Amino acid sequence: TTVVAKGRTLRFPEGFVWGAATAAYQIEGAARQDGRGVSIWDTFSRTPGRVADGHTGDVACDHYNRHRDDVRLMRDLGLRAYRFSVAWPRVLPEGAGRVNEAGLAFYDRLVDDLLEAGIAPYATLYHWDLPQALEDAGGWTSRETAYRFAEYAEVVRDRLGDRVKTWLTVNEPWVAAVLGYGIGVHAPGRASAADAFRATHHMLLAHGLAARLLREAGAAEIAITLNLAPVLTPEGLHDPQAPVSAEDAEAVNRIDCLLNRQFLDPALRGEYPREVLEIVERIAGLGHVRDGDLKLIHQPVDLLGINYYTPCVVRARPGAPGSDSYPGSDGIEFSGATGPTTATGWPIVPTALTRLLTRLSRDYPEVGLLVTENGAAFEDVVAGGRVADADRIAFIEGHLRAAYAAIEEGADLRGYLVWSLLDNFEWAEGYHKRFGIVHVDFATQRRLPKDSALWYRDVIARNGLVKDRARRPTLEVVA
Ligand code: PNW
Repeated sequence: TTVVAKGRTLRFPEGFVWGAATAAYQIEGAARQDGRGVSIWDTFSRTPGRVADGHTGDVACDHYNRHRDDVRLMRDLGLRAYRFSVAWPRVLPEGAGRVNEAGLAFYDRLVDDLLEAGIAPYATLYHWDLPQALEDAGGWTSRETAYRFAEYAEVVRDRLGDRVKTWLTVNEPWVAAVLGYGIGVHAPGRASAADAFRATHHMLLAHGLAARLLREAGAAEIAITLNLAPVLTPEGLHDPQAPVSAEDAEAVNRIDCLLNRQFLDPALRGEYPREVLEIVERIAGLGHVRDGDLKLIHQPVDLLGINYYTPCVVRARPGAPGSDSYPGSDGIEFSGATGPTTATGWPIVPTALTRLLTRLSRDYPEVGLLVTENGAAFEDVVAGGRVADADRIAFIEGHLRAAYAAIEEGADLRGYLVWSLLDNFEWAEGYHKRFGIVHVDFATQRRLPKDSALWYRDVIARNGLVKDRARRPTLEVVA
């Protein structure tokens, strides 16, 4: 709460979009209210053993019934944008066909409330809550699901498109395909590498179909949101100049292709990397990739949404089995970065965000960049009516410094959305991992802005960071 003179601020570009993000299943609750249908996450979380301590999103933050209060909270923090997702089974309870008016009406009210509070609504169409009826018909392994998604996108577009100007199609297809269909730790809990590759392709197709029809209706900004991470060797992690052997370079490139370019290249260039095609052909065949698909996937987009949490660290090791999360990664060893980690065990490496953003701007120069998620879970303690989460402040500040450095190096970064506004249902981890800048007491649904929320409010108000603090090495602060 210090007042800072202008000259002492690390100022972000004018119009930089400051905001926060959430997702429907993680916050809404009201799972059986107003005609909402069942999603794969309802089924998955209600299946014993799938989610920590049997937690479900049945109630979550009860945001469905408290959205007015939550929008007021956002306004008090000064958010310029709020990224939420639309629950497909609220809009189309069976996934297709019958439209549920009450579900649409909820998003209608939410958007109006946001606009009234001066907050730009950023709508994500798919954040993992596939209608169960569509899963029963094959889910994302079926090509038909992409066409059902397009029909759903059209319904939402027709209802909200006069007021929602920024649309995000699909959130993190890598996580949804690999964790959901490849290794089964997320819904729908299937475990087949071949299915994961089919799901990936169909989600990309879904993105292309939706982007096209959003464009037809004159949407101002269309984006895909990807979980992206620099792939680095242990030596290269903190030293970009470190020499890399030919074997390590091959390992890095292979994982970069599977994690990043498998999604970036089809969406932004209309092609799969050769390395990806070779692996997919070997594991799943290429029967699911039809003529014309890549042209459909490659729609003009305005923004690339980047969800960044931690880098991916690999090296070549002959004979290593690889990772189930990366089919085709045999001969590669995955190791975490060293140094401090968050409560999810993810190493904290802000410099990797600079490298990611500069690389994306260099390799995909036509698209603007938007950090659609970045944030951290820590062991928060409520004491004296306050959550003194200095570790989260240090995390966010370090990553904003890193983002600023990328902008200085020429990256076309348009904004930053912190994950997350509220503590919420953290998928397979249930409610144990708290990512919010606002604390939620799940017994009473009381919201309490953490110190990080108050700090973020000040960052937004001055459109930047305090310089002196910026000189402090972030990792020391965290440790
Ligand atoms: C992203 N992983 O999920 C999602 O978009 C959010 O819904 C989520 O709450 C947030 O990041 C924090 O986890 C991920 O295991 C979940 O690699 C899991 C992984 C990556 C991203």
